[in-house]
Amino acid sequence: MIELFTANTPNGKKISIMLEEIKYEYKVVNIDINKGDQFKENFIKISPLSKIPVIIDHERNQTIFESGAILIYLAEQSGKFYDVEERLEINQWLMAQMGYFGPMLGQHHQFHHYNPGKSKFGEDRYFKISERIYRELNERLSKSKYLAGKNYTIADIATFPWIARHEWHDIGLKKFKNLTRWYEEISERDGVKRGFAFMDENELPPKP
Ligand SMILES: N[C@@H](CCC(=O)N[C@@H](CS)C(=O)NCC(=O)O)C(=O)O
Repeated sequence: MIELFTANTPNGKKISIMLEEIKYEYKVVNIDINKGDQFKENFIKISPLSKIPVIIDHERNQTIFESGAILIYLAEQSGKFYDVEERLEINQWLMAQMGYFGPMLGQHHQFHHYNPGKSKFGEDRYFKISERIYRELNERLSKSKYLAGKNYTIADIATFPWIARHEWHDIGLKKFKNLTRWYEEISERDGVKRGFAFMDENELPPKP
C-alpha cells in the first residue's frame, strides 16, 4: 500500500493521477500547507525540503519525495508510462516540467492570481513567461501527439495538472489549438478524472 502525503495542488495531483492510472491502492494523508503542516518535525523526517508530495511505499519500505522522482519510481514499479526506449525523450519533457513549466506557472499564480496589484514587474514577467510556455507546448504538440512522442507518459501526467489551472493563468487556452487538443484528450481519461477528484469528489479538470 502507498501512503500519499499531499495537498490539492498541481504537484499533488500529479501523483494522485499516476496512482489512479496505474490502479495502485493508496491512502491520502492531507498536509495543510497553508497552516504549516509541512514544517512539523514528523513530516520533515520524510520530506527534507518541507514540501508535498511524498509517498511511502509500505511494501518496499521506501520513502520518496519530489514529484518527478515519485513519478519515475511508480512508473518503474508498474512498468507503465515510462517505456525504456522512449526514456531519453520522456526525461527531457519531465525535467522541463519540473524545472521550468511548474516553477514559472507557480510564480504566475503568486503574482497574477493570489497577489494582483502588488508588483507590476512580477505580474508582467510571469504572465509573459507563462504565455511563452503555452506557445512552446503548443508548438511541440503540433508535431507530437503527446509531449514525449506518440505515447502518453509521465511527462504528460506531470504537465497536465499545471495546464489544468488555465483559468487562473488568463492566457486563453483555446487560442492554442494543439495544447487544447492534448488537454481535452487527457481530461477525458478515467484515471485522470479520478486522480483529479482525489480530495474533492466533485472536482473535474476545467473545460478549456
Ligand atoms: N519540486 C517539488 C515542488 C513541490 C512543491 O512546491 N510543493 C508545494 C505545494 S504545490 C509545497 O509543498 N509548498 C509548501 C512549502 O514550500 O512550504 C516537487 O515537484 O515535488
